[in-house]
Amino acid sequence: MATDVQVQTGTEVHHEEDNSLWSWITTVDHKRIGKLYLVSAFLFFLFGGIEALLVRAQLTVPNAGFLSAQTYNELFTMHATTMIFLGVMPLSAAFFNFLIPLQIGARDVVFPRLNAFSYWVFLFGAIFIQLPFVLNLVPGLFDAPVVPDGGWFGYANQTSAKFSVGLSIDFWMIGLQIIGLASLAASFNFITTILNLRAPGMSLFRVPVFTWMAMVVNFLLAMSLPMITIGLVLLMFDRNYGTNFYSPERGGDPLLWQHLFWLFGHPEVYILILPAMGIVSEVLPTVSKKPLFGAPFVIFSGILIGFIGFGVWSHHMFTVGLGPVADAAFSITTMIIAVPTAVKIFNWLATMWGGRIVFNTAALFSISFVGLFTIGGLSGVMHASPPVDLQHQDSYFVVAHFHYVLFGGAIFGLFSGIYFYWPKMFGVMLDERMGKASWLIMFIGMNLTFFPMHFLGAQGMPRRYYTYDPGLNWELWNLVATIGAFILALGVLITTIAMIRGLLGQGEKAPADPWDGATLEWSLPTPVPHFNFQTVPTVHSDRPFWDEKHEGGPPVSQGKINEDPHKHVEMPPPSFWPIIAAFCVGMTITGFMLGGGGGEFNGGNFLNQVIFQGVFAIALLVSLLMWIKEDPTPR
Ligand code: HEM
Ligand SMILES: [Cu+2]
Repeated sequence: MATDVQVQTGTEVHHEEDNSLWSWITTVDHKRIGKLYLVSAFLFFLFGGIEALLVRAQLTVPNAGFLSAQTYNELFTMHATTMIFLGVMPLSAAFFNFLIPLQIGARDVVFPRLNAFSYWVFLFGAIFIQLPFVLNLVPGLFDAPVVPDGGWFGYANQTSAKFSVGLSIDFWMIGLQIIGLASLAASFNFITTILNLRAPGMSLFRVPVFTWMAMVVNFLLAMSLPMITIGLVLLMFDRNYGTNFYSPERGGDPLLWQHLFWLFGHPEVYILILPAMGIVSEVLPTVSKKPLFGAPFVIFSGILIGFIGFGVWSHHMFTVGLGPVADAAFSITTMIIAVPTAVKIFNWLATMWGGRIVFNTAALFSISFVGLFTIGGLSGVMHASPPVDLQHQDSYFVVAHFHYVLFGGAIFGLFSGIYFYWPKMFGVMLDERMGKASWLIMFIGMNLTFFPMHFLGAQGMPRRYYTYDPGLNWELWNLVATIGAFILALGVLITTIAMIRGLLGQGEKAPADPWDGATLEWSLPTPVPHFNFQTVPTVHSDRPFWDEKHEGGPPVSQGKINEDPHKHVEMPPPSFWPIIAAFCVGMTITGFMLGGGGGEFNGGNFLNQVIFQGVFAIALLVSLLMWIKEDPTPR
């Protein structure tokens, strides 16, 4: 029975043929949207990395004059904002998009056009928040800072119109609102898809761990994004219309911002790490040729982390004087959250224990994820103790901590996913020799960069200072950290080159199941047909494809279950309304930039804002009406 079928679905010809720009602009195919996220997010990751290298270059020696204090503030703010919101989050979304329907046995997500809309809103927001770098190049255009410079958590009231007079905070504030909308729309899509489009027989505990972690993440997004959205709206009102939510001199409270930000900000760190944990939970069993040890516990601990993650936010505020009761409570909840995290670590170790491990690149990144994340996790437990945190807060010890969990954790996990899923996504293998070289150099570079920061922090070096005096004993480890950062960059460069070669189709043609996988995505041909499953399989376990191949289990692979390989599969047609609606919604939100009154209400500016927003809001309405009127019925 033929396995590799090509079926014409209405107007959207199968991808292999049509690679025109228009087909990418109008695509509503989750696999293509996943690839768009992967490429754009990886570019932003590289951008964030270059910003980090500039920051490190400035700190190589005491009193370096490489960057001004203002430029330094802009670079670490944009480094962090870019890495988190334009790097790690959309890289995770790339895997959500490509993998979730394939893992659960679906032909696409529930709302394909909303999925496309999310991507284009993300891209609009990403370009908008980077725009100040370009505007800054025009001499004399602005007489005050425009590049966001208030740090990634923009503490009030340093972000008020009084202390941040330029548009820097407005670009940051409005950019995050637009990007937040993209994540919110996507989260509803994925939650609804996972709960409604599973293949027959795929009960919740037969859903692969990656998809489970994706579900937890999307619930965290849906529940935490409103917190920062409210915080940003209050900040916008303070800056544009003269309200006083955060200004103490007029009865407001800057701590309100910290509570709202970290009510989002701490769940955000799990939004950053859980996708990588999901990938590692797919890679380690596959390369160990063993089922994931205690898979239900790995899933439950992910769910628990999601819940407890909403109850620890004030551990970021142990130094603001909340008092012993609040400090004790948040110290306890923070220590408790270490337990489900540890469960995962021990389950990954138990999975590898006694396994016939294949040390391919994906395996190396996943195995080192376990070690590096544990180092970051241990310093996290230290910070859970308020007296210890009083010493570490705002020092390089904290910078070391979150880079071990974010780089050693999130990035290493995502890189493992890139090497593991690239064959399925792009039809060619990534070069394993380059991959292993990249891993080794990144592993050495990352530890040389971030481990010395523990020492610098313990020796009292504060974060966010653009320089330091000689004689404080910080010279050696700063030099080592900068050298490490450039070694790390070299490792990332090798993977970048391997990916470019992969995008150009260079490299070994990928088989459908290169790693002997256990879940449905590996049972599909490569390249994956536009409609994914010609016949949706019935699932009888959490390792259906492994059981078919190695345990004599019921067939799930298309080659085995396709009754009629030429049966017409109905798929939604391409649409350009998502990109138009995304542009209109982006412009409408951008309109808030016009209403600025320098901390007081300015009628003239407000009128400009309303007119500008009115025009785009009407255009948005029209595009949504056309979207609704569009005949989405599959052809
Ligand atoms: C490419 C390697 C990286 C290097 C060399 C690097 C270096 C740095 C340095 C030196 C700082 C401290 C600046 C200061 O406080 O003065 C910093 C801050 C930060 N980095 Fe990175 N970083 C890297 C990757 C990442 C990644 C992958 C993430 C997140 C996913 C990240 C997130 C952050 C955050 C959140 C801050 C705090 C910024 C702030 O204080 O507002 N970094 N980074
Ligand atoms: Cu936290």
